[in-house]
Amino acid sequence: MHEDIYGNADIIEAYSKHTSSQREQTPKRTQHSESEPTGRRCYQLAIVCLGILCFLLLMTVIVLFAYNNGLREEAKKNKAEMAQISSYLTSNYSEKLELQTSYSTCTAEKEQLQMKYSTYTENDRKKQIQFCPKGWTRFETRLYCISTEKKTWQESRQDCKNRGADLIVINSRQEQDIILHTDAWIGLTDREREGTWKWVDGTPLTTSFWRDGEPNNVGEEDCAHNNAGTNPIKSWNDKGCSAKSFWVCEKEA
Ligand SMILES: [Ca+2]
Ligand SMILES: [Ca+2]
Ligand SMILES: [Ca+2]
Repeated sequence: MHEDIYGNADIIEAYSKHTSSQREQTPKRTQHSESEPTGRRCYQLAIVCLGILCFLLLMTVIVLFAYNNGLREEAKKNKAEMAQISSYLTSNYSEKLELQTSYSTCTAEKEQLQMKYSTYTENDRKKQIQFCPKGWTRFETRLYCISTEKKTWQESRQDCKNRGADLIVINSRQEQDIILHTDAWIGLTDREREGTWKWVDGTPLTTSFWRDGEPNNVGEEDCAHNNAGTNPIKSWNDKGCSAKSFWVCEKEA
């Protein structure tokens, strides 16, 4: 009996403790419900912060994308400029090579011309014809001289005859070169028959060195005359025989 009483007393005490603990817990529940708005605010704040971070991240991505595009454009532009410069340099290099080649060719041509000029000058000096009063210039088996005065073709021929010679008969290119730098009568005429040219020794004309358009017999031109010029194979002209000029005599050595 006593044990039952004590047992019940324990149960009552336990219930009493449980009740009191419930009473103590009740205010805690009240406290928890008060902290709920604060937690929501924290959550909202976190959402806002996250949104701001996302926005900043997005902006960073956009800026980086734009910057990258700018870099690409600049790289493309630089590449185009490099291509232009490369093309310009290549073109200049080709031009330089062409100029160098041209310069080399010109230099070689100049040397050749200088050599020819030296040879020509030497030959010309050797062939320089002497004046008739002084003496004769020899070429192979023939002798030549040029007058120091001017006369008609007929008078000139007579002067040569007085010297035991006749007006020059040009039988070759070498003989033509002898009178290259002279303005003088030569022993060629078509007085006997117009258009039929004959040398004073009676031989017909075979090798001729007429200028372009000559002989043209303008106003009756029947005597051949050599005009000094740069073209040795085109230097003859038919003139009126009464014109006065220097002349060249030729005779056997
Ligand atoms: Ca001759
Ligand atoms: Ca004539
Ligand atoms: Ca003429």
